[in-house]
Amino acid sequence: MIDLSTTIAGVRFPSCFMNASGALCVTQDELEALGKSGAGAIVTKSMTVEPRQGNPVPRYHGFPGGSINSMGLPNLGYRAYAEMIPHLKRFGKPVIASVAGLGEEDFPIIAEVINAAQPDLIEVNLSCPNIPGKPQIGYDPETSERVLKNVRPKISVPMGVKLPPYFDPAHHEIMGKVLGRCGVDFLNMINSVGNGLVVDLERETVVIKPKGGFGGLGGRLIKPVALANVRAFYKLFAGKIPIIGTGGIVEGSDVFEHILCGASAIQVGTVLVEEGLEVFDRLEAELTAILMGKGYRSIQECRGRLQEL
Ligand code: RRO
Repeated sequence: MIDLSTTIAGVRFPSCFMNASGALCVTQDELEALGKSGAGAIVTKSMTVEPRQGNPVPRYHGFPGGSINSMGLPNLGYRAYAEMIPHLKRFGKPVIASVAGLGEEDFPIIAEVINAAQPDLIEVNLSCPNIPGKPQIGYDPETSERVLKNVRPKISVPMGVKLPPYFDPAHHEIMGKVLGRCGVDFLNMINSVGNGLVVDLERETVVIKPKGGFGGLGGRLIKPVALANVRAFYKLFAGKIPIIGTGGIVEGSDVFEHILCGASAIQVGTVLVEEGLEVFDRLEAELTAILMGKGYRSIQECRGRLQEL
């Protein structure tokens, strides 16, 4: 038997696969469906203080290489998720609450009430690219540090950070130092590659409405960026801070690559939206076949073992 369970910050996950925040996880029905699915956890949509409709549609577009979105944080507001969490925990898998905010002062307010509802872990989203007029916090090390230091005392469950993609080792290092000072228990990377543009050649238009068509890229085309970030932070922390690898996973081989780079678990966004909840069973079967073929019995055995030349 191949063991696909994993542990992140002391919390056991029956399977290493889960939804990326944002994918099929806004409403109670969607979250319950994740509970009944093959997913190893239930991850909520990033939440704000007040409920939000999000940006105008069309705001998600799938294409052969992946997806572009500018959802604009549609969510039920943190009070609704705080009420739902005890119920969601009955599915027997960890619940991860994703905390966001429209301004930095929102994060500790949301975190305190969500923490009281006792999700198994809390993920602080520093990387939403789609709030018109607001830059991604994760690209500003000083603001990131202030947000994390204000939020940390409000959280007693394991606290993680959802990071944007970084594109230069200097930025990995600066952010690594910030994270090292803030008492972070796990990391999740990457959020979508922000502010891409996809063109509809036929109609000579952009494909989503908000922000003149600019939006976060996900799916197949972002895998090398995701792998590079997983690897960079795995090495920076010498494997001591568990990493959830997110970005570009379509097949079991993509999962295996994330694990080789250092991921302890993986999340799927675009492929989950495109394929539905059955994707978890497919990826599980595909990863199992790869591990068996290579003679590994668990993901622990190969995590971080990428060889350099
Ligand atoms: O809701 C969104 O537009 C969104 C968020 Br909060 C995020 O973190 N990442 C993303 O691609 N979209």
